[in-house]
Amino acid sequence: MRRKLVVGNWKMNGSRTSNAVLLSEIVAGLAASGAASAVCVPAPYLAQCQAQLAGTALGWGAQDVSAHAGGAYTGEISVAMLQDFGCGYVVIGHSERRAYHGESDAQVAAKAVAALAAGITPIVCIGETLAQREADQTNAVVAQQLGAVLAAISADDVAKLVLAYEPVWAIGTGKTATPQMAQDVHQVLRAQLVAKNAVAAAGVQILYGGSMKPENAKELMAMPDIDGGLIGGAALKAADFLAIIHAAD
Ligand code: 3PY
Repeated sequence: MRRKLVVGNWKMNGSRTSNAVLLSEIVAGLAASGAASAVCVPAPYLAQCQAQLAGTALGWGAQDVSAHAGGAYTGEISVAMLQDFGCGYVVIGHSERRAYHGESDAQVAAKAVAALAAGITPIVCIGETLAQREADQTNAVVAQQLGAVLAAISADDVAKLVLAYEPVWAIGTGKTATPQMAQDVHQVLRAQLVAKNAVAAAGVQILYGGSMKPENAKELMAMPDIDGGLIGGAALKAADFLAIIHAAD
């Protein structure tokens, strides 16, 4: 039985003042949730999360990390730096990074390897564009994206992955995959994990992302291979984020 996981992806939002309120409201509303939860925040706010969330049930993490250990990489942030701020998670290969920063499957895989080596859980994002879905390429696209990561890691490390299926056409658009559409892809991803490590694959959390909100969270998470959500806009309002976490109970 996989425990559900709900992660807020704050993207480039927040301020010290608004974060303090949002985090304390989330923590206050978490009581007795059966699901695990975390927020992935802009890097400057990791220290604030560490100070405010240590000892609470809400985890925290970053939205990207460098594949390099350190050195002359202006603007980059290493896994050791994320460790310094107690990060449990890092989002890797979000479609906004693939699209706006040209991140390739190979770079995403290298970042996942770096995170795993540091003991930080990579939340590896995978998903097709609208054009790819309409051309019936969804399964091939997600297989290639996940395949690059699986080729770079050991069979033992499969157990340490979290995946997020985020159809690009459902991100920031208000459109959501139907539960069955999402389940179909999650099942394909799970089968690919099984081929690398059947025992570990059964325990890997595969989150759905892409306009998950309180209104659709319960039916999405009721599907057998949907183990939680990676939440965009709805993670910025405590009431909405908490409603999704409790929909996972
Ligand atoms: C969204 O729901 O918009 C996301 O991109 C979550 O990562």
